[in-house]
Amino acid sequence: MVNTKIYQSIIKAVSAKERLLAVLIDPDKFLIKNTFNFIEKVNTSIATHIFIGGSLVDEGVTDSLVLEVKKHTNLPIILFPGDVTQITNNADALLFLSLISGRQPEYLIGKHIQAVSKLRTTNLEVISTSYILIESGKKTAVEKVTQTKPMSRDNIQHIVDTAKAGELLGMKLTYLEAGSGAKAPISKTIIRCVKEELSTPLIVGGGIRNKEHMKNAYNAGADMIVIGTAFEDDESFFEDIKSSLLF
Ligand code: 1GP
Repeated sequence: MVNTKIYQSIIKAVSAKERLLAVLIDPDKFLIKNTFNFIEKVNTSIATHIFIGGSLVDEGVTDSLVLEVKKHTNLPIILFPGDVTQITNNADALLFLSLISGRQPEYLIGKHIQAVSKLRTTNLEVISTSYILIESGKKTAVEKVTQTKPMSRDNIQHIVDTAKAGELLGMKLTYLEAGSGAKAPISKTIIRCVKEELSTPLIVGGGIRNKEHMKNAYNAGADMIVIGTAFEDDESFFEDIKSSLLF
């Protein structure tokens, strides 16, 4: 039977108007020896999910990190892979990302075909996700690695139509991405316009660094936000956001 447990729990949370927060851990930037301390902070924060993945990660590193994180948390661990080598059976689910903002066949369908032989031997819950990269003022790792251009933030109708096309193709989630460390997060207008068109959950990430950014994203319609850099830079941010669900 196909496992849809995590996706169903996201749907349920969205129906209950809960605000979801994924903490992104990039194995390339994270020291495995810090796992216990970091995850303790995640566990006592408002985070609801842990994403693990990055644009450039050496083979095997993701698997070791997932195993270590799993020892210390009951939160769902979802792979957010930049490459097929980051897929590990030890996580709970996989965002099966198709970069539909770009026109690079490898990231639209090529890597996915390569992943299948690995996925056949795992119990991972596979969640198809439209991944939409939007310009954020600086060249991001996603842009460099995938050799695709982000979408213009000024052409909102094109972004909305792209997200809708992904949903019509059967994607279960939409992820609006400004890129890790983006100068500015995705704008409220873009989030609101995309959300109005979708009936599936909306994830927003990239450049979210403070409570104001979080509030803007949630109030504009993001069902889940993803934060990596702000926690990497300052772990006291976990404490700081404890009242964020009250926005
Ligand atoms: C990147 O959206 C995520 O893929 C998180 O971005 O590191 O800027 O929080 P930040």
